[in-house]
Amino acid sequence: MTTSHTGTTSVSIPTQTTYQARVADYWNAEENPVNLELGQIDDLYHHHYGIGEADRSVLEEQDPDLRRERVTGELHRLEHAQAEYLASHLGGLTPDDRVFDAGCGRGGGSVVAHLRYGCHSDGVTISAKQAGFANEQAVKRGIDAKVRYHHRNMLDTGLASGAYAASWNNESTMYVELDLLFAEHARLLRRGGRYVTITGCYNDSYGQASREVSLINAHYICDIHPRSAYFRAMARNRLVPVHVEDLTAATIPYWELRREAEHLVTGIEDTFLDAYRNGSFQYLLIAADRV
Ligand code: GPP
Ligand code: MG
Repeated sequence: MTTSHTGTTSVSIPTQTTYQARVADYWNAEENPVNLELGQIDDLYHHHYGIGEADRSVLEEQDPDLRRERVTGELHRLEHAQAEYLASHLGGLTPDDRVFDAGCGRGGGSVVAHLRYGCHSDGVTISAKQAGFANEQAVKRGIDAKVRYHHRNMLDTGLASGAYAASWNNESTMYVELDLLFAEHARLLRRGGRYVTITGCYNDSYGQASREVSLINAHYICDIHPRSAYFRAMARNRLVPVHVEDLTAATIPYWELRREAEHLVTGIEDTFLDAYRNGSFQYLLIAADRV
């Protein structure tokens, strides 16, 4: 809680809404093997899904321990490919550039961007536990001078205006109001800076949110936006799309493999597949220029 002095009256302003506190509770408690066992492979902890063709031969492995290890490794490879794909759209960054990772989770995306471009990164998460974990990882890698994580609200980061060459949300936009989010990205990005999101959105052509989309919302305590909302909110906030790509077909092999990974499933796998296959849900990449 902070206190604001507006003229003669003092009003208490909650630093986060009750909803945001519940979302933080979820991520402070989250220890899904599908996130931790994958991350432990190379200390790159992702909180997003995968893209690309899956090597399903890992399922044929007869030795149970080896099968488990190979399936885990293959899912991690696909998630890592997704993170690299997002990073490849951030523009030609240099080691002097600074990037902003909105909803950074346990930190994998910022590490990927730093390893690729040598850039500085500020990651922001509403979960104190995730920020602490991510900072420990950065120290362990010896990159903590350039890669930093903050326990802050991505809508109101307090980071410096115009200081960032690129920014992104990797599957974190569904936790916030898009106008508030894009206003903060537009404030942080310099003119000509690049914003990228990979997100799950519901398909306006389907109508409204399907049963499956609603189940995904309930599972993660989020609120998946329609595809149209992204473009409206970007247009209102100085973000002009330069590349839009439907990654739905590219993410299906990840879910088909994940549903077979009995040591890792969380129970949401078939719902994702149904949502993608019935046309109500799309996995989208949007890259935009900050004008
Ligand atoms: C994956 O995180 C992403 C989210 C929780 C946001 C919802 C995304 C949509 C596209 C709707 P995670 O890696 O922590 O999830 P899981 O534990 O299921 O792997
Ligand atoms: Mg995951």
